[in-house]
Amino acid sequence: MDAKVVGVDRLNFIDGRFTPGSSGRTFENISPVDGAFLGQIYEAGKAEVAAAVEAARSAVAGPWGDMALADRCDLLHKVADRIIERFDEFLDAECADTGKPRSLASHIDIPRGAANFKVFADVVKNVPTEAFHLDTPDGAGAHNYAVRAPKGVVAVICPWNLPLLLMTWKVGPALACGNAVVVKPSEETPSTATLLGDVMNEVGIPKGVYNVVHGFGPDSAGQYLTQHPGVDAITFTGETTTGEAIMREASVGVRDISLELGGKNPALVFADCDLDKAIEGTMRSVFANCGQVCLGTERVYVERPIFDEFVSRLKEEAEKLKLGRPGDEGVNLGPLISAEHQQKVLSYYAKAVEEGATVVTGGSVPDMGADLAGGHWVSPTIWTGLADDAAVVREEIFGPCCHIRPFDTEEEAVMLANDTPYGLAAAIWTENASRMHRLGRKIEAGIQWMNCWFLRDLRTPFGGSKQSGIGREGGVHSLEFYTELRNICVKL
Ligand code: NAD
Ligand code: 6OD
Repeated sequence: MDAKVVGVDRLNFIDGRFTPGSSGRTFENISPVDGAFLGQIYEAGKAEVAAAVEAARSAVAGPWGDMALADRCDLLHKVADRIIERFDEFLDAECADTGKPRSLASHIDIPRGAANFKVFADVVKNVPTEAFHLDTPDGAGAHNYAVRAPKGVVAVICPWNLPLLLMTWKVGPALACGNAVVVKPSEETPSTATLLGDVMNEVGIPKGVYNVVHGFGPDSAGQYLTQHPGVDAITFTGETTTGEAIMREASVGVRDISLELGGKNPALVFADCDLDKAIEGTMRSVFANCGQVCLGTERVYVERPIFDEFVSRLKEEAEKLKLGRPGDEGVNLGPLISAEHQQKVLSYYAKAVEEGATVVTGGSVPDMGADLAGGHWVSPTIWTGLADDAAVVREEIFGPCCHIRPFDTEEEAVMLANDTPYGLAAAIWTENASRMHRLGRKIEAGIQWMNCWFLRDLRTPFGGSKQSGIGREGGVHSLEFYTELRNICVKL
């Protein structure tokens, strides 16, 4: 294990200061790669959560709330620039916590983690509000115009799969809109959120604007935060069942929520596709980040004439994936995040066999050698032959695996894609442009990629339908969540 990331304790960051807090509780940060101890994490208790919310309130009521928009946005640009200047520290920390390949984190997690600050600072400066002139009986009329006010204190509760990227995707627009935040990173990935506290201080973000409390969900920092009456809005990314629990908490005091939840995303591969592109894209959508991407593909539907060729080519490519430490040459697949998640994914590997799957490749724990034996490794896995109601086809697994099934008509493909309680993402592979537009209107998913995957324009609406979430963020849609629109009516 890299000496730079071993023995680094992660403290809470409250009101511009790092603090162990007074809960007296710590837990261990464990490397997913080999089970090594990385450092202690200081768990926030009720007192720390209350202090963080209080600091955030004071910041909104004081220097942050009073700051000119242009100055606020300049500071957020500096945050992004400083993340890039400290790129290697963020990269080391993210790879240590998650075990993901450096090649992935250096192209996606860290650059996007920084970009989220710039993009939303620019959106806030450039999006207008509406104005109306109202005729009145006295002939003088009235002007109505809308202004945006920050919501206040926003709780940001994050998952472990893309820790910095998904956290700043919410913190960026929240701060750009003039809110202050209290972030609860996943207990599995405390490091980059903590490091960001240091960056906030370095560039001169006023104290209390950005706070981090560490801990778990129920009976810990997560629940204390969502229950705190000083929190005005809650934005959450994570599992659907956790989203339900958070929604219940948010109902107390009628606080606004944004929920980005789970998925069981389909890919539809038509016989008229460019097969090379479809294989390359499906390899990424199934296996990137060891399958731990909410937008990833776990159900692949392939038009029958190319089914056998598709399965055999995907198998060939999956078997070329190189598992190993984040920085090792050519590594493109890391471990799962935790022993608990490894057990969950392996339980689906076993269930697939019980349910009658043909295991095309994988399905087990790879032999990684003594050095990595303590890590949370699973083999990249492909199945065929399962019924449409099999648990493996219906439930989110969040691992490096997919089931592939043939279809015969476009109507059948649409029916299969939509046969899920989720509605987050879909990937469609076809060279028929009319089909792309037709399917775009029929597939029940918040984002549909045609001949691509994870190509993100941050000005566009992002979010899920059905059990994949509530609300949209991205571009102007983030402003809808992170601000209150007020109408001002001036009688002339
Ligand atoms: P999770 O729901 O277990 O945890 C997410 C966060 O919520 C963690 O910080 C956790 O400590 C906290 N939490 C748990 N219970 C809580 C409670 N009762 N109150 C307050 N906080 C609580 O999710 P995870 O395992 O970290 O992430 C994986 C899941 O996230 C998958 O289901 C994946 O699909 C989903 N996800 C969705 C998106 C999206 O954009 N839709 C993006 C990434 C991940
Ligand atoms: O790209 C994004 O903005 C985003 N929210 C991605 C979500 C990925 C889920 O794992």
